[in-house]
Amino acid sequence: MADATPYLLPGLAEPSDRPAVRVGDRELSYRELAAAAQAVSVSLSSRARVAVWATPTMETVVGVVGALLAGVPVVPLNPRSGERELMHILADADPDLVLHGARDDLPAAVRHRPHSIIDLSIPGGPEAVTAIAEPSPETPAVIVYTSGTTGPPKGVVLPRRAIASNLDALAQAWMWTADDVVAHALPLFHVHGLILGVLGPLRRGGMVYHLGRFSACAVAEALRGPANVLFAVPTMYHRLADEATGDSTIAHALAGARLLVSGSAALAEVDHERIATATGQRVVERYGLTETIMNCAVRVDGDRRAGTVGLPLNGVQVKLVDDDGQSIVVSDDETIGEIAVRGPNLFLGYFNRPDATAEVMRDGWFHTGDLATRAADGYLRIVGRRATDLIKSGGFKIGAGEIENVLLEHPGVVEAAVTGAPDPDLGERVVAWIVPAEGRRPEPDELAEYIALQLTPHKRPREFHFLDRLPRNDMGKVMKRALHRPGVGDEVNRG
Ligand code: MCA
Ligand code: AMP
Repeated sequence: MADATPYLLPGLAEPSDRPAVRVGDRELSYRELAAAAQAVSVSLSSRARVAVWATPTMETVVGVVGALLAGVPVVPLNPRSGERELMHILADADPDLVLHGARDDLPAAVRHRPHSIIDLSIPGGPEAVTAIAEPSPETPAVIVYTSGTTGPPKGVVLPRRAIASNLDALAQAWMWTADDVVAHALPLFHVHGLILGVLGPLRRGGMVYHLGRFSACAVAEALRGPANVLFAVPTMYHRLADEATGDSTIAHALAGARLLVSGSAALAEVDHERIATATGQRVVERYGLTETIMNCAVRVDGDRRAGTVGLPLNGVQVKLVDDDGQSIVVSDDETIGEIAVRGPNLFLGYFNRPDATAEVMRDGWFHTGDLATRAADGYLRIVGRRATDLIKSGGFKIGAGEIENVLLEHPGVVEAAVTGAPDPDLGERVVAWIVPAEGRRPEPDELAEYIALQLTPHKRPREFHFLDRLPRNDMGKVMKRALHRPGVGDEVNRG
């Protein structure tokens, strides 16, 4: 199955008239995509890095593919980034150019930099494709920004080798071929939506059908139409389970899919079972990180046990380590260890952050911070993560420290702690614990809007609690677990 092609996207080297990408009502064949992307790539020669304003549109696909053809590392930007986050990413990545759609409403931080429209009209018609030179496999391909426990997001530098090898390993696990049409509504500025969801189908020579925006109806329509595979995060499956339970057209559409894949966070066992009951389909889970792309997956012909993420992918070495860094050898589905990973899927490092890279890379192994058990058949079960300061909400990774830093700059806030609380829809929801300034207790709305301006909207706390002081240990560190005890704080709920 894994082709020994020298190209990251072989379907663009000798493009055919097969459909490659559909976004909403717009569709491009491989020939049309190759021509449009090549026009972008020509304009990028000798650039060090390029950013793409990654709206869920055809322009984003063409911009990213154009940069990949040019061999120029591409930084997908979240178009809903708040001001502080965007300023940080632009300063850190320092792209020579920001590519965007003609109708995008760009913030000042982007307008003040060199920027250029992605033109989808194909110069000279779709025949204008010339031979494409493939850069070396170690060339950085994509730089994806992801949150950590503290500080601003870090740029994860992914080489072409990691993307190509990982997509081929997934293809083998899922018997993923050129005949598959992958539907999804994932954002195009993260690994899940961009690398698995767009570059995945393009590497196979199949088709990606991006729905623009997630809704159960849009998913069902795509699966009743050309799509046969769905990629989604657990929040989407939770919402699909709600809809499929009461609406037989949604249930039938899901039932007809070849493969339903979930990832980016744990799929609740109850949602796995609800989907199975309503549709007869058991969702396949896979597990990865921005830094490693995918590490494990349940095979298409494997045992689809709820709560498990399957076996390591071909070529990927996965071990569990105890607190002393020793490998755990037992496979009893009980002993918990941190997942460490080695293989061709690993990133090159954090951009401009050798210190942060050294913290997670030890003897060639990437330490994920995720905790898991291993069963006798090798299946991994993710049971938690080391850092309480990382929150996964709707499949987005959110660093508590980043939100705390913003809250602390508000004049009405003296102390702030941010935690994640279990949420049936989002997996976890962001909760803020605030010690207000005397006589200046801010309204939750005011604080939420303040954060949404600086960071992305999904980082806004959905719940605020006001306290006289934060519980701290002898070292002065906030005891976050104590915050969730009943009766702590004066609760104010939001959205
Ligand atoms: C959010 N909203 C709020 C608040 N928080 N409003 C008021 N107060 C708040 N505290 C707004 C949102 O901005 C949104 O506004 C509206 O409320 C609804 O938000 P929400 O409930 O979050 O739902 P949603 O907007 O429908 O989003 C759910 C989603 C989304 C579609 C599942 O979370 C999503 O796209 N997740 C995908 C994450 C992902 O791709 N992760 C991959 C990274 P408005 O309606 O105006 O927008 S992980 C990865 O790449 C690794 C490698 C992996 O394993 O995959
Ligand atoms: P990110 O840094 O945004 O790429 O998120 C990576 C994190 O998502 C991992 O470290 C895990 O904590 C989580 N994750 C991804 N897939 C799964 C899964 N199938 N089950 C549980 N957690 C997952």
